[in-house]
Amino acid sequence: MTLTQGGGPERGSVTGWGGLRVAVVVPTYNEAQNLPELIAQLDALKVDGLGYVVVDDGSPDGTGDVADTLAAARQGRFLVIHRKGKQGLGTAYVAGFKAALDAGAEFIVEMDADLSHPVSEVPAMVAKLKEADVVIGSRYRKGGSVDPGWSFVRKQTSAWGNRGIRLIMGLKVKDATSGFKSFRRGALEKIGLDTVKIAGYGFQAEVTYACQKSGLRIVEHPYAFIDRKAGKSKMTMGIAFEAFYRLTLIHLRGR
Ligand SMILES: Nc1nc2c(ncn2[C@@H]2O[C@H](COP(=O)(O)OP(=O)(O)OP(=O)(O)O)[C@@H](O)[C@H]2O)c(=O)[nH]1
Ligand SMILES: [Mg+2]
Repeated sequence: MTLTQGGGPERGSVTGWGGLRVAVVVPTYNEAQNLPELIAQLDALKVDGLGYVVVDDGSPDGTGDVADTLAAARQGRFLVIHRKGKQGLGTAYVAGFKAALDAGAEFIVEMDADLSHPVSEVPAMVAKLKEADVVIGSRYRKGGSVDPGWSFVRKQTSAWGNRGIRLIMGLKVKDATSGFKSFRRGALEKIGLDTVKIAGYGFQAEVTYACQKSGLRIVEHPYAFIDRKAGKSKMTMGIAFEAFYRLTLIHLRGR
């Protein structure tokens, strides 16, 4: 199914998915080299009632077409949302989460397209939703790790950025900026997706904060982060600055 947002004609429908239980939501911008491998690995898990929502922002490398081809081979369990132009991963996740909820998903998994989040952890992260509302994939819990190839500077930047955000926002989880999460549908309904403000990477901590503020049961699941092998990171100084400044404001205003 294909849905075009942002002025274009709407094609397809997000309702009527047969027995959708787990929706994996993936935002993409120039991930044509990674998306087919990610979907192949997820298919191989053979999870009952697994479906996909890919949100592509008109990637110049043709990721949108790649996603449409993958969807055509998985009719009724693969939705592609095409948006016009790069609008930030936060807004892409919000659009994807809403579509997954509309489609009736019971559990929602968020993960990057770049294979940094190991697919093998997905079944455990869904299973843990039996006792939790939200499961956060954690690089900083015992048993978790960052890519062993990271330089000293990159490790320190990530660790201190994470510590800084935890401190500013009073977050209890160890990995405040994780982009690998699973939710019960009720958790996403409770935090209120329309209240999410941050367009870029800061979205990750904003959602974690919203979950904590909403009194949801949060569990951290350790995992080993792997650096992307193909494509380029979309992280910029502007996105990092937006994260710190907006997260501080959100905390000061109490959301
Ligand atoms: N739809 C959409 N997806 C985006 C946008 N920016 C990033 N993404 C996707 O969001 C995911 C995370 O982006 P990355 O560039 O890997 O950022 P990151 O994981 O924070 O940074 P690295 O660790 O350097 O890879 C990937 O699947 C991207 O393709 C955007 O503006 N729109
Ligand atoms: Mg990445």
